[in-house]
Amino acid sequence: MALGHEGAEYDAHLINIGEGAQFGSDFVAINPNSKIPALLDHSTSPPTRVFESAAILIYLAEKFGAFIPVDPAQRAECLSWLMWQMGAGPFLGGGFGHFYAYAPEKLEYPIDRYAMEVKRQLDLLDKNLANRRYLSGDEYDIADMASYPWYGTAVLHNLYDAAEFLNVASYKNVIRWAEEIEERPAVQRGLRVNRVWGPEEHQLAERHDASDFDS
Ligand SMILES: N[C@@H](CCC(=O)N[C@@H](CS)C(=O)NCC(=O)O)C(=O)O
Repeated sequence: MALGHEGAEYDAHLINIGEGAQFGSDFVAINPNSKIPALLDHSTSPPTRVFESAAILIYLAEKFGAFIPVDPAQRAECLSWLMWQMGAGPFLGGGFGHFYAYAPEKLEYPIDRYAMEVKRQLDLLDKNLANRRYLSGDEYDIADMASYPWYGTAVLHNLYDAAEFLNVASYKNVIRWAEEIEERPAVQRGLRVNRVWGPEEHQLAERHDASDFDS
């Protein structure tokens, strides 16, 4: 939308996973795996369903020819980091986050195991970002879009209240990268979409038109 692609206008419906909305039959028809996010593209006939966030990012990037490099080597680097996130992210969320923040018992072994893995991942990102502006090179692309919400939140917003435990302040290049992404006006808008927690001015439960951000 920010690049001016009018065909990118979209409706964002809130699927409240705390209330089990991901198991409703309408949603399952779009994502049989019952997880958010999922996309239904009504501009095709019949509509195209896409699930898995990386598949959605690739679908949209290819549809609009944006945020994915054209050069084969650059594209391979972008897709490598995108797929890296698909494999790595669950260790941060489902692994570390679960045992550190949500499990009813504080179990030392899994907390240490997943904390070590998350720190290894942050170190990898930090080394990669030491000599490049974005994950796959000089340009912001779908690899950054996939990694910023998890790793950016970890280094900038005390994800799981674990900033000190993970010593996130030491990953200076990740912090610089996340801050730069977070300054983008489109990212600021996106952060509000389907958000139903935190300060009210940061929430937009449903988004059906660009003007919804102003109202
Ligand atoms: N690999 C999937 C992961 C999606 C996922 O785990 N979504 C979580 C929220 S972050 C979810 O819908 N959880 C609900 C549930 O497991 O019932 C993707 O990248 O799209």
